[in-house]
Amino acid sequence: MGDLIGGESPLPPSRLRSRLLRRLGRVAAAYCVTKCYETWPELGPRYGLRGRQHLTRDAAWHLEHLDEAVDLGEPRLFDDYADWLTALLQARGIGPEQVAGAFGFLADAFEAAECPPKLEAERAVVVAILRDNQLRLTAPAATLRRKLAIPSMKPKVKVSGTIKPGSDLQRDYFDCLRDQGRKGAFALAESYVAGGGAILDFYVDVLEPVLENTGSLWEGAQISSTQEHEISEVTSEVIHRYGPTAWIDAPPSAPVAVVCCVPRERHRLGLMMVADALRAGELDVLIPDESLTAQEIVDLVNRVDARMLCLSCTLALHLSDASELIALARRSRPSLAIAIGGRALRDLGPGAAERLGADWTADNAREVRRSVSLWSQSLKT
Ligand code: B12
Repeated sequence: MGDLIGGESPLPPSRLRSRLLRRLGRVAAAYCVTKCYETWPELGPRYGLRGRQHLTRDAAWHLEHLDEAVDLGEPRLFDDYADWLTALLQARGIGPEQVAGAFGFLADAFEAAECPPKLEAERAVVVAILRDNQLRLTAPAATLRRKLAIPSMKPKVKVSGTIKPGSDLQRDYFDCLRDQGRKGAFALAESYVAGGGAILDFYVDVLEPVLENTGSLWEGAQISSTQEHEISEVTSEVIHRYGPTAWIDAPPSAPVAVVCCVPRERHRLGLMMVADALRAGELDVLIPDESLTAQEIVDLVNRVDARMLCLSCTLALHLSDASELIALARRSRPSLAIAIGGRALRDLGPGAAERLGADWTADNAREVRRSVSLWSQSLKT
Protein backbone atom coordinates (compact mmCIF):
# COMPACT_ATOMS: atom_id res chain seq x y z
CA MET A 1 0.00 0.00 0.00
CA GLY A 2 3.10 2.20 0.18
CA ASP A 3 2.43 5.71 1.39
CA LEU A 4 -1.16 5.82 0.17
CA ILE A 5 -2.71 5.83 3.60
CA GLY A 6 -1.01 8.57 5.48
CA GLY A 7 1.57 10.25 3.29
CA GLU A 8 4.22 10.18 5.94
CA SER A 9 5.08 7.63 8.61
CA PRO A 10 2.49 6.48 11.13
CA LEU A 11 3.22 7.06 14.79
CA PRO A 12 4.86 4.08 16.48
CA PRO A 13 2.37 2.38 18.84
CA SER A 14 4.48 3.60 21.78
CA ARG A 15 3.41 7.21 20.94
CA LEU A 16 -0.33 6.61 20.70
CA ARG A 17 -2.72 8.17 23.21
CA SER A 18 -4.60 5.04 24.26
CA ARG A 19 -2.82 3.20 27.08
CA LEU A 20 -4.05 -0.11 25.72
CA LEU A 21 -2.70 0.55 22.25
CA ARG A 22 0.59 1.78 23.67
CA ARG A 23 0.93 -1.38 25.69
CA LEU A 24 -0.29 -3.99 23.23
CA GLY A 25 -0.16 -2.25 19.83
CA ARG A 26 3.27 -3.43 18.70
CA VAL A 27 2.57 -7.08 19.47
CA ALA A 28 -0.88 -6.89 17.86
CA ALA A 29 0.59 -5.32 14.70
CA ALA A 30 3.28 -8.02 14.46
CA TYR A 31 0.63 -10.73 14.87
CA CYS A 32 -1.52 -9.09 12.19
CA VAL A 33 1.37 -9.03 9.69
CA THR A 34 2.24 -12.70 10.31
CA LYS A 35 -1.38 -13.79 9.92
CA CYS A 36 -1.82 -11.74 6.73
CA TYR A 37 1.18 -13.52 5.17
CA GLU A 38 -0.14 -16.93 6.25
CA THR A 39 -3.63 -16.23 4.96
CA TRP A 40 -2.66 -14.59 1.66
CA PRO A 41 0.64 -16.18 0.55
CA GLU A 42 0.47 -14.18 -2.69
CA LEU A 43 1.39 -11.10 -0.64
CA GLY A 44 5.01 -12.31 -0.56
CA PRO A 45 5.60 -12.19 -4.33
CA ARG A 46 3.34 -9.14 -4.66
CA TYR A 47 5.23 -6.87 -2.24
CA GLY A 48 8.68 -8.49 -2.49
CA LEU A 49 11.41 -7.99 0.06
CA ARG A 50 9.88 -4.87 1.55
CA GLY A 51 6.49 -6.50 1.98
CA ARG A 52 6.80 -7.00 5.71
CA GLN A 53 7.83 -3.37 6.14
CA HIS A 54 4.77 -2.20 4.15
CA LEU A 55 2.36 -4.41 6.03
CA THR A 56 3.82 -3.38 9.38
CA ARG A 57 3.36 0.23 8.42
CA ASP A 58 -0.21 -0.41 7.30
CA ALA A 59 -0.98 -2.10 10.63
CA ALA A 60 0.47 0.93 12.40
CA TRP A 61 -1.83 3.19 10.35
CA HIS A 62 -4.82 1.07 11.40
CA LEU A 63 -3.78 1.48 15.04
CA GLU A 64 -3.28 5.22 14.68
CA HIS A 65 -6.76 5.68 13.21
CA LEU A 66 -8.17 3.47 15.95
CA ASP A 67 -6.37 5.57 18.54
CA GLU A 68 -7.90 8.75 17.15
CA ALA A 69 -11.41 7.26 17.23
CA VAL A 70 -10.98 6.02 20.80
CA ASP A 71 -9.38 9.24 22.04
CA LEU A 72 -12.15 11.44 20.68
CA GLY A 73 -14.90 8.97 21.57
CA GLU A 74 -15.99 8.97 17.91
CA PRO A 75 -15.97 5.35 16.61
CA ARG A 76 -17.42 6.71 13.35
CA LEU A 77 -13.98 8.07 12.51
CA PHE A 78 -12.66 4.53 12.22
CA ASP A 79 -15.67 3.48 10.11
CA ASP A 80 -14.93 6.35 7.72
CA TYR A 81 -11.29 5.29 7.55
CA ALA A 82 -12.29 1.68 6.88
CA ASP A 83 -14.63 2.70 4.05
CA TRP A 84 -12.07 5.01 2.50
CA LEU A 85 -9.28 2.44 2.70
CA THR A 86 -11.45 -0.33 1.28
CA ALA A 87 -12.50 1.77 -1.71
CA LEU A 88 -8.89 2.88 -2.29
CA LEU A 89 -7.57 -0.68 -2.24
CA GLN A 90 -10.44 -2.13 -4.22
CA ALA A 91 -9.57 0.24 -7.04
CA ARG A 92 -6.05 -1.22 -6.90
CA GLY A 93 -7.15 -4.83 -7.05
CA ILE A 94 -7.13 -5.64 -3.33
CA GLY A 95 -10.46 -6.94 -2.05
CA PRO A 96 -12.31 -5.88 1.14
CA GLU A 97 -11.60 -9.29 2.68
CA GLN A 98 -7.97 -8.27 3.22
CA VAL A 99 -8.85 -5.08 5.06
CA ALA A 100 -11.50 -6.93 7.07
CA GLY A 101 -8.99 -9.72 7.70
CA ALA A 102 -6.34 -7.35 9.02
CA PHE A 103 -8.88 -5.75 11.39
CA GLY A 104 -9.91 -9.24 12.54
CA PHE A 105 -6.30 -10.30 13.23
CA LEU A 106 -5.74 -7.16 15.28
CA ALA A 107 -8.91 -7.90 17.27
CA ASP A 108 -7.78 -11.52 17.81
CA ALA A 109 -4.45 -10.29 19.17
CA PHE A 110 -6.06 -7.79 21.55
CA GLU A 111 -8.51 -10.41 22.79
CA ALA A 112 -5.79 -12.97 23.42
CA ALA A 113 -3.29 -10.65 25.14
CA GLU A 114 -2.76 -10.40 28.90
CA CYS A 115 -4.45 -7.18 29.93
CA PRO A 116 -4.50 -5.44 33.32
CA PRO A 117 -8.06 -4.97 34.73
CA LYS A 118 -7.82 -1.17 34.47
CA LEU A 119 -7.47 -1.45 30.68
CA GLU A 120 -10.31 -3.91 30.20
CA ALA A 121 -12.89 -1.23 29.34
CA GLU A 122 -10.61 0.24 26.70
CA ARG A 123 -9.92 -3.23 25.30
CA ALA A 124 -13.66 -3.82 24.92
CA VAL A 125 -14.04 -0.57 22.93
CA VAL A 126 -11.05 -1.29 20.68
CA VAL A 127 -12.16 -4.85 19.94
CA ALA A 128 -15.76 -3.75 19.31
CA ILE A 129 -14.68 -1.14 16.76
CA LEU A 130 -12.43 -3.61 14.94
CA ARG A 131 -14.98 -6.44 14.92
CA ASP A 132 -17.77 -4.14 13.86
CA ASN A 133 -15.80 -3.02 10.84
CA GLN A 134 -14.57 -6.52 10.07
CA LEU A 135 -18.17 -7.72 9.86
CA ARG A 136 -19.39 -4.67 8.01
CA LEU A 137 -16.75 -4.93 5.29
CA THR A 138 -17.42 -8.60 4.62
CA ALA A 139 -21.22 -8.28 4.64
CA PRO A 140 -22.60 -8.97 1.16
CA ALA A 141 -24.33 -5.62 0.92
CA ALA A 142 -21.41 -3.54 2.22
CA THR A 143 -22.03 0.04 1.21
CA LEU A 144 -18.99 2.07 0.50
CA ARG A 145 -18.54 5.66 -0.46
CA ARG A 146 -19.97 6.86 -3.73
CA LYS A 147 -17.64 8.39 -6.27
CA LEU A 148 -18.33 11.78 -7.77
CA ALA A 149 -17.47 11.57 -11.44
CA ILE A 150 -17.31 14.68 -13.53
CA PRO A 151 -17.47 13.57 -17.14
CA SER A 152 -14.86 15.02 -19.43
CA MET A 153 -15.85 17.80 -21.82
CA LYS A 154 -14.08 20.02 -24.28
CA PRO A 155 -13.13 23.28 -22.54
CA LYS A 156 -15.45 26.16 -23.35
CA VAL A 157 -14.88 29.09 -21.07
CA LYS A 158 -17.99 30.55 -19.42
CA VAL A 159 -18.46 33.10 -16.71
CA SER A 160 -21.51 33.19 -14.51
CA GLY A 161 -22.32 34.47 -11.03
CA THR A 162 -24.03 31.36 -9.76
CA ILE A 163 -22.49 28.02 -10.50
CA LYS A 164 -24.45 24.83 -10.01
CA PRO A 165 -22.74 21.62 -8.84
CA GLY A 166 -21.25 19.76 -11.79
CA SER A 167 -21.70 22.85 -13.99
CA ASP A 168 -19.76 23.49 -17.15
CA LEU A 169 -17.32 25.77 -15.40
CA GLN A 170 -16.26 23.07 -12.96
CA ARG A 171 -15.86 20.57 -15.78
CA ASP A 172 -14.05 23.05 -17.96
CA TYR A 173 -11.67 23.95 -15.18
CA PHE A 174 -10.92 20.31 -14.45
CA ASP A 175 -10.35 19.57 -18.13
CA CYS A 176 -8.16 22.66 -18.56
CA LEU A 177 -6.08 21.63 -15.58
CA ARG A 178 -5.71 18.07 -16.70
CA ASP A 179 -5.18 18.70 -20.40
CA GLN A 180 -3.48 22.08 -20.58
CA GLY A 181 -1.99 22.40 -17.08
CA ARG A 182 -1.38 25.81 -15.56
CA LYS A 183 -1.96 27.90 -18.68
CA GLY A 184 -5.46 26.53 -19.12
CA ALA A 185 -6.26 27.03 -15.44
CA PHE A 186 -4.96 30.62 -15.44
CA ALA A 187 -6.91 31.45 -18.58
CA LEU A 188 -10.11 30.21 -17.03
CA ALA A 189 -9.58 32.00 -13.70
CA GLU A 190 -8.63 35.16 -15.60
CA SER A 191 -11.80 35.11 -17.63
CA TYR A 192 -13.90 34.50 -14.53
CA VAL A 193 -12.39 37.44 -12.63
CA ALA A 194 -12.37 39.72 -15.68
CA GLY A 195 -16.07 38.95 -16.14
CA GLY A 196 -16.78 40.32 -12.66
CA GLY A 197 -16.83 37.03 -10.74
CA ALA A 198 -15.71 37.26 -7.10
CA ILE A 199 -12.59 35.29 -6.32
CA LEU A 200 -14.08 33.76 -3.14
CA ASP A 201 -16.93 32.41 -5.28
CA PHE A 202 -14.39 30.96 -7.69
CA TYR A 203 -12.67 29.22 -4.77
CA VAL A 204 -15.84 27.75 -3.33
CA ASP A 205 -17.83 27.02 -6.48
CA VAL A 206 -15.06 25.91 -8.81
CA LEU A 207 -11.72 25.09 -7.18
CA GLU A 208 -13.12 23.26 -4.17
CA PRO A 209 -15.42 20.81 -6.01
CA VAL A 210 -12.75 20.23 -8.63
CA LEU A 211 -10.24 19.35 -5.90
CA GLU A 212 -12.79 17.09 -4.26
CA ASN A 213 -13.30 15.35 -7.60
CA THR A 214 -9.55 15.10 -8.10
CA GLY A 215 -9.31 13.31 -4.75
CA SER A 216 -12.09 10.89 -5.71
CA LEU A 217 -10.41 10.13 -9.03
CA TRP A 218 -7.09 9.46 -7.26
CA GLU A 219 -8.83 7.31 -4.69
CA GLY A 220 -10.44 5.33 -7.53
CA ALA A 221 -7.04 4.94 -9.28
CA GLN A 222 -8.33 6.91 -12.28
CA ILE A 223 -5.57 9.48 -12.06
CA SER A 224 -2.05 9.07 -10.71
CA SER A 225 -0.55 10.65 -7.59
CA THR A 226 1.60 12.77 -9.93
CA GLN A 227 -1.49 14.16 -11.64
CA GLU A 228 -3.13 14.81 -8.27
CA HIS A 229 -0.01 16.66 -7.09
CA GLU A 230 0.17 18.70 -10.31
CA ILE A 231 -3.46 19.74 -10.02
CA SER A 232 -2.97 20.85 -6.42
CA GLU A 233 0.23 22.75 -7.31
CA VAL A 234 -1.48 24.64 -10.12
CA THR A 235 -4.45 25.38 -7.87
CA SER A 236 -2.05 26.81 -5.32
CA GLU A 237 -0.57 29.06 -8.04
CA VAL A 238 -4.04 30.21 -9.09
CA ILE A 239 -4.83 31.19 -5.50
CA HIS A 240 -1.53 33.08 -5.15
CA ARG A 241 -2.04 34.83 -8.45
CA TYR A 242 -5.68 35.92 -8.17
CA GLY A 243 -6.37 36.02 -4.44
CA PRO A 244 -4.11 38.91 -3.45
CA THR A 245 -5.32 41.12 -6.32
CA ALA A 246 -8.81 41.15 -4.84
CA TRP A 247 -8.21 43.37 -1.78
CA ILE A 248 -5.89 46.00 -0.44
CA ASP A 249 -3.55 45.63 2.54
CA ALA A 250 -5.15 45.57 5.98
CA PRO A 251 -5.29 48.94 7.81
CA PRO A 252 -2.47 49.42 10.37
CA SER A 253 -4.84 48.94 13.31
CA ALA A 254 -6.37 45.74 11.89
CA PRO A 255 -6.64 42.80 14.29
CA VAL A 256 -4.07 40.09 13.60
CA ALA A 257 -5.20 36.56 12.74
CA VAL A 258 -2.76 33.66 12.79
CA VAL A 259 -3.90 31.11 10.22
CA CYS A 260 -2.34 27.67 10.01
CA CYS A 261 -2.85 23.95 9.67
CA VAL A 262 -2.96 21.83 12.77
CA PRO A 263 0.34 20.01 13.44
CA ARG A 264 1.22 17.27 10.88
CA GLU A 265 -1.47 18.45 8.47
CA ARG A 266 -0.18 19.18 4.96
CA HIS A 267 -3.41 20.15 3.19
CA ARG A 268 -3.02 23.91 2.89
CA LEU A 269 -5.20 24.96 -0.05
CA GLY A 270 -8.32 25.45 2.06
CA LEU A 271 -6.25 27.41 4.54
CA MET A 272 -5.01 29.72 1.78
CA MET A 273 -8.60 30.37 0.71
CA VAL A 274 -9.64 31.07 4.30
CA ALA A 275 -6.69 33.46 4.65
CA ASP A 276 -8.00 35.38 1.64
CA ALA A 277 -11.50 35.48 3.13
CA LEU A 278 -10.03 36.97 6.32
CA ARG A 279 -8.04 39.50 4.29
CA ALA A 280 -11.24 40.45 2.52
CA GLY A 281 -12.66 41.10 5.99
CA GLU A 282 -9.72 43.50 6.65
CA LEU A 283 -7.82 41.31 9.06
CA ASP A 284 -4.04 41.32 9.14
CA VAL A 285 -3.28 37.69 8.29
CA LEU A 286 -0.15 35.83 9.29
CA ILE A 287 0.49 32.32 7.95
CA PRO A 288 3.36 30.65 9.78
CA ASP A 289 5.62 27.93 8.43
CA GLU A 290 3.88 24.55 8.36
CA SER A 291 6.50 22.80 10.46
CA LEU A 292 5.64 24.63 13.72
CA THR A 293 4.72 22.60 16.79
CA ALA A 294 1.64 23.42 18.85
CA GLN A 295 3.75 25.28 21.42
CA GLU A 296 5.51 27.29 18.71
CA ILE A 297 2.16 28.29 17.20
CA VAL A 298 0.92 29.50 20.59
CA ASP A 299 4.19 31.40 21.19
CA LEU A 300 3.72 33.10 17.83
CA VAL A 301 0.11 34.01 18.63
CA ASN A 302 1.34 35.73 21.80
CA ARG A 303 4.29 37.42 20.16
CA VAL A 304 2.21 39.06 17.43
CA ASP A 305 -0.62 39.85 19.84
CA ALA A 306 -3.12 37.96 17.67
CA ARG A 307 -6.85 38.35 18.26
CA MET A 308 -7.80 35.27 16.28
CA LEU A 309 -6.36 31.82 15.62
CA CYS A 310 -7.74 29.93 12.61
CA LEU A 311 -6.87 26.27 12.27
CA SER A 312 -7.42 24.01 9.31
CA CYS A 313 -7.72 20.23 9.60
CA THR A 314 -8.36 17.90 6.66
CA LEU A 315 -7.45 14.47 8.00
CA ALA A 316 -9.50 13.12 10.90
CA LEU A 317 -6.24 11.63 12.14
CA HIS A 318 -5.14 15.08 13.26
CA LEU A 319 -8.21 16.05 15.28
CA SER A 320 -6.76 15.08 18.65
CA ASP A 321 -3.68 17.19 17.94
CA ALA A 322 -6.05 20.01 17.02
CA SER A 323 -7.92 19.75 20.28
CA GLU A 324 -4.64 19.79 22.25
CA LEU A 325 -3.44 22.86 20.39
CA ILE A 326 -6.72 24.65 21.07
CA ALA A 327 -6.50 23.83 24.80
CA LEU A 328 -2.92 25.12 24.90
CA ALA A 329 -3.86 28.35 23.13
CA ARG A 330 -6.85 28.88 25.46
CA ARG A 331 -4.76 28.51 28.59
CA SER A 332 -2.12 30.86 27.29
CA ARG A 333 -4.45 33.52 25.88
CA PRO A 334 -8.02 33.32 27.17
CA SER A 335 -9.30 36.25 25.09
CA LEU A 336 -8.24 34.69 21.78
CA ALA A 337 -11.03 33.88 19.30
CA ILE A 338 -10.38 30.39 17.98
CA ALA A 339 -11.84 28.96 14.78
CA ILE A 340 -11.30 25.55 13.29
CA GLY A 341 -12.49 24.23 9.94
CA GLY A 342 -11.63 21.89 7.10
CA ARG A 343 -12.81 18.58 5.76
CA ALA A 344 -12.37 16.66 9.01
CA LEU A 345 -14.63 19.15 10.80
CA ARG A 346 -17.28 19.10 8.09
CA ASP A 347 -17.34 15.30 8.16
CA LEU A 348 -17.90 15.26 11.93
CA GLY A 349 -20.97 17.43 11.54
CA PRO A 350 -22.61 20.07 13.75
CA GLY A 351 -21.07 20.79 17.15
CA ALA A 352 -17.66 19.35 16.23
CA ALA A 353 -15.77 22.65 16.55
CA GLU A 354 -17.22 23.26 20.01
CA ARG A 355 -16.39 19.70 21.10
CA LEU A 356 -12.79 20.37 20.14
CA GLY A 357 -12.85 23.57 22.19
CA ALA A 358 -13.06 26.16 19.39
CA ASP A 359 -15.43 29.15 19.26
CA TRP A 360 -16.61 28.85 15.70
CA THR A 361 -16.31 27.16 12.37
CA ALA A 362 -17.51 27.67 8.81
CA ASP A 363 -17.98 25.28 5.94
CA ASN A 364 -16.19 27.32 3.32
CA ALA A 365 -14.30 30.52 2.56
CA ARG A 366 -17.45 32.45 1.64
CA GLU A 367 -18.98 31.67 5.01
CA VAL A 368 -15.74 32.63 6.74
CA ARG A 369 -15.98 36.04 5.09
CA ARG A 370 -19.51 36.50 6.54
CA SER A 371 -18.54 35.32 10.02
CA VAL A 372 -15.55 37.63 10.11
CA SER A 373 -17.65 40.65 9.27
CA LEU A 374 -19.94 39.84 12.20
CA TRP A 375 -16.96 39.29 14.49
CA SER A 376 -15.32 42.58 13.47
CA GLN A 377 -18.60 44.41 14.14
CA SER A 378 -18.81 42.83 17.60
CA LEU A 379 -15.30 44.14 18.36
CA LYS A 380 -16.41 47.69 17.53
CA THR A 381 -19.55 47.63 19.67
C1 B12 B 1 -4.82 18.47 -2.80
C2 B12 B 1 -4.79 17.25 -1.92
C3 B12 B 1 -3.56 16.87 -1.39
C4 B12 B 1 -2.30 17.68 -1.60
C5 B12 B 1 -2.30 18.90 -0.66
C6 B12 B 1 -1.55 20.07 -1.30
C7 B12 B 1 -1.67 21.32 -0.48
N1 B12 B 1 -0.64 22.14 -0.56
O1 B12 B 1 -2.63 21.57 0.20
C8 B12 B 1 -1.20 16.62 -1.25
C9 B12 B 1 -0.82 15.90 -2.53
C10 B12 B 1 0.06 17.16 -0.56
C11 B12 B 1 -1.98 15.65 -0.38
C12 B12 B 1 -1.41 14.78 0.52
C13 B12 B 1 -2.11 13.77 1.17
N2 B12 B 1 -3.41 13.47 0.99
CO1 B12 B 1 -4.65 14.60 0.09
N3 B12 B 1 -5.98 15.46 -0.91
C14 B12 B 1 -5.96 16.54 -1.63
C15 B12 B 1 -7.37 16.79 -2.20
C16 B12 B 1 -7.37 16.31 -3.65
C17 B12 B 1 -7.87 18.20 -2.16
C18 B12 B 1 -7.81 18.87 -0.77
C19 B12 B 1 -8.22 20.30 -0.93
O2 B12 B 1 -7.38 21.16 -1.12
N4 B12 B 1 -9.52 20.56 -0.96
C20 B12 B 1 -10.06 21.88 -1.26
C21 B12 B 1 -10.09 22.77 -0.06
C22 B12 B 1 -10.42 24.17 -0.51
O3 B12 B 1 -11.12 22.31 0.77
P1 B12 B 1 -11.02 22.41 2.36
O4 B12 B 1 -9.63 22.12 2.79
O5 B12 B 1 -12.10 21.59 2.90
O6 B12 B 1 -11.26 23.93 2.71
C23 B12 B 1 -12.48 24.63 2.71
C24 B12 B 1 -13.36 24.42 3.95
O7 B12 B 1 -13.17 23.19 4.59
C25 B12 B 1 -13.08 25.61 4.83
N5 B12 B 1 -11.94 25.58 5.74
C26 B12 B 1 -10.72 25.00 5.58
N6 B12 B 1 -9.92 25.32 6.62
C27 B12 B 1 -10.60 26.09 7.45
C28 B12 B 1 -10.23 26.70 8.65
C29 B12 B 1 -11.18 27.49 9.34
C30 B12 B 1 -10.78 28.15 10.61
C31 B12 B 1 -12.49 27.61 8.83
C32 B12 B 1 -13.48 28.43 9.57
C33 B12 B 1 -12.85 27.02 7.61
C34 B12 B 1 -11.91 26.26 6.94
O8 B12 B 1 -12.87 26.63 3.88
C35 B12 B 1 -12.09 26.10 2.79
C36 B12 B 1 -12.31 26.91 1.55
O9 B12 B 1 -13.67 27.01 1.19
C37 B12 B 1 -8.25 15.91 -1.26
C38 B12 B 1 -9.57 15.47 -1.85
C39 B12 B 1 -10.75 15.96 -1.03
N7 B12 B 1 -11.85 15.31 -1.17
O10 B12 B 1 -10.66 16.87 -0.26
C40 B12 B 1 -7.26 14.78 -0.90
C41 B12 B 1 -7.45 14.03 0.40
C42 B12 B 1 -7.88 14.94 1.51
N8 B12 B 1 -6.10 13.52 0.66
C43 B12 B 1 -6.09 12.35 1.14
C44 B12 B 1 -4.92 11.63 1.52
C45 B12 B 1 -5.10 10.20 1.95
C46 B12 B 1 -3.67 12.25 1.50
C47 B12 B 1 -2.38 11.60 2.00
C48 B12 B 1 -2.52 10.92 3.33
C49 B12 B 1 -1.90 10.55 1.04
C50 B12 B 1 -1.22 10.85 -0.21
N9 B12 B 1 -0.31 10.00 -0.51
O11 B12 B 1 -1.53 11.76 -0.96
C51 B12 B 1 -1.43 12.82 2.10
C52 B12 B 1 -1.43 13.37 3.55
C53 B12 B 1 -0.62 14.64 3.80
C54 B12 B 1 -0.80 15.16 5.22
N10 B12 B 1 -0.03 14.68 6.16
O12 B12 B 1 -1.62 16.01 5.47
C55 B12 B 1 -7.49 11.77 1.28
C56 B12 B 1 -7.95 11.74 2.74
C57 B12 B 1 -8.79 10.53 3.03
C58 B12 B 1 -9.13 10.40 4.47
N11 B12 B 1 -8.71 9.33 5.06
O13 B12 B 1 -9.74 11.25 5.02
C59 B12 B 1 -8.32 12.70 0.33
C60 B12 B 1 -9.77 12.91 0.75
C61 B12 B 1 -8.27 12.08 -1.09
C62 B12 B 1 -9.14 10.87 -1.22
N12 B12 B 1 -10.32 11.01 -1.79
O14 B12 B 1 -8.76 9.80 -0.84
N13 B12 B 1 -3.32 15.76 -0.62
